[in-house]
Amino acid sequence: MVARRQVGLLVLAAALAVAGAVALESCAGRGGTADVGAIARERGLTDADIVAAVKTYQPTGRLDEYLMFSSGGHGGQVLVIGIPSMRLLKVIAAFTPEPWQGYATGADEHREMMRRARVAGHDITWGDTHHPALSETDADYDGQFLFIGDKANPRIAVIDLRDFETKQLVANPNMGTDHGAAFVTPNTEYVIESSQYAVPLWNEYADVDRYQQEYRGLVTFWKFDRQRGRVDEAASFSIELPPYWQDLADAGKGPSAGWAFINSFNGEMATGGIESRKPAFEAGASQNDMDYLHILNWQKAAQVAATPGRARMQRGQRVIPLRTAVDEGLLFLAPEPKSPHGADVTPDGRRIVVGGKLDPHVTVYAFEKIKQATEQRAFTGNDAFGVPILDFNAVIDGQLEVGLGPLHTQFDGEGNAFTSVFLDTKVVKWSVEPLQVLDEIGVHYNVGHIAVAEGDTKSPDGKYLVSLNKWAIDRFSPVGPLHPQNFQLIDLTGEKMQLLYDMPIGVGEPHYAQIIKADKLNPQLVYPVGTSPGTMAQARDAVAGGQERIERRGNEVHVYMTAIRSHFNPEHIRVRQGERVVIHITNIEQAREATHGFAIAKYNINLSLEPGESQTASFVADQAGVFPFYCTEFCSALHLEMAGYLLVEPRG
Ligand code: RUQ
Ligand code: CUA
Repeated sequence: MVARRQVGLLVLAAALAVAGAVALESCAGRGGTADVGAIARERGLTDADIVAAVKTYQPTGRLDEYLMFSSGGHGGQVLVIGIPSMRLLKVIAAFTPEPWQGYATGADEHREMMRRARVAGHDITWGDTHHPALSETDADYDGQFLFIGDKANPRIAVIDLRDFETKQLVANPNMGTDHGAAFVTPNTEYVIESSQYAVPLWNEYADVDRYQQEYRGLVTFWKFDRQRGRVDEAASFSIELPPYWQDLADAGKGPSAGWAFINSFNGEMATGGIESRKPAFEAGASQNDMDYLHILNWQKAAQVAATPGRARMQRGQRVIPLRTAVDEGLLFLAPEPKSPHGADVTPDGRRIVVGGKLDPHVTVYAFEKIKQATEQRAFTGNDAFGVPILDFNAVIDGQLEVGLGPLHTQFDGEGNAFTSVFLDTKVVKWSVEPLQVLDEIGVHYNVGHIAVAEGDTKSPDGKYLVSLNKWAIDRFSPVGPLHPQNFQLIDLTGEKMQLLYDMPIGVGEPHYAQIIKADKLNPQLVYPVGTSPGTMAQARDAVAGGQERIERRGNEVHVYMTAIRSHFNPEHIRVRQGERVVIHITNIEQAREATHGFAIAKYNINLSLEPGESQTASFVADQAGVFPFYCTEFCSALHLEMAGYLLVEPRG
């Protein structure tokens, strides 16, 4: 405590010296005081507050050291946040329409992407985003792609970090919901998606009475084609799993590369109650002392899936049946206490850490021991589906008591681990070897995931930790019964963890986040003129300056339009009611930030055209009348003049 106070005073002194000298003359006599000490006293700030402010404040123009990609929860997007400033830099639309970016608000390419991601015959206009995963090369973030899972509809989104835009939505035809998504293998060979609530796999319908016979879990390994920047659905495969509720996944690295780990709860295979006389899920799914960590050899599974006759096609997806997975030695179970949540592989790939929601310990598994046990076939028995079960005591390194409700674990580069503890609402720092608690810090309130800078790589930076808290009781001005969630930035550089900053999140319940060194990212700042973001190549209908025109083809009116400060060309679109209007529009600017919007009144269309971008929007002019179109982005002094008319002549 003494040490921390001294640090605070030192920094305060330094801040005073700098701020005092510069600001005194400019502010003195204009009502504001430049005396930092006086300001702090007046605002009731402690030394620690001042240290936190100095460590996080970014003067204008100063860039952040890290970027955090956070799930936007049921907002269905990804939030991009600078660290240490905790400034929100971008909201990447993934599963939910986002008008400012013109995402799924009129562009044909988004309509097509959404159409391909329809599930159960429904257009889905939202997603419950849980776990973002940055692409990796040799178990290190490479800054090229980002993936995120949608628990509700089970899908994953592929985001290209060349322009921070979603390029593909992939729906899983064989899951009810997912949760273990997205996680990548060490070279992004596969993107892992595992199911949560089991549903019938081989038949469309089965009553819950037939739960054990028909309901199944599933893990899908989506093959990622880095060249194309797309998931290759045909080259992907799944493995049938027992109907435990699989939860979180992580991929092995280093010595455990080629393996994946998924924990689960509801090993009881409870089927719910309330109206039946059976216990409700809450009780039924938490009776046993042990659930199962699933240990999968995905490298071998990929070979098995590729062998003719070993996998079954189910709803267009190759699925390795559970029986085959057992026979081929692809799947093993290790007991894990009790209703676990997180499963996290250490940076060196040698250990797997599991937190049991209803157990005060984290359990540390040694991959070496797991491998030995599987090779020597040292099993204590099989589960009801014939899956071999490893001896708990033979495969763990040990257990460490960290508090009530341990969930997720992250690592720094110095052999330390950090575990979020939900019920005790704190983050605990501990050393992996020897197993020992080192420090803890209270968070507000009820932490879910935590993220450490470069935390899922083979060489984490440590330095910063963000605690993604579920509740924010009393932290912010009340804004009605739905409160923001609270991200708390924690400094890891000292011996004691120190809280630096609170950031309210007002869009959804974020789950996981990953933090990457900002200089690993190198996004384009303008597109070459005529680029279609969907393909990152020249759009087929890109329009060059001077090529603007309107062409009639049967019942279709094709408008080849350009946008440049401060006009559209053409400015008049004349069509007859009932005709199909196809607008190909290119922003022919190359100046950074010279974005133009394109909105048509009352037709539910708004595009965002970044410099160089080309988009096509088509619709049937079903309503006669006069509809202004205009630029939605304040792009110049004559932005309001950047407008035109869609004239829809009534049917005669
Ligand atoms: S979750 S709060 Cu990863 Cu969906 Cu744990
Ligand atoms: Cu273009 Cu406003």
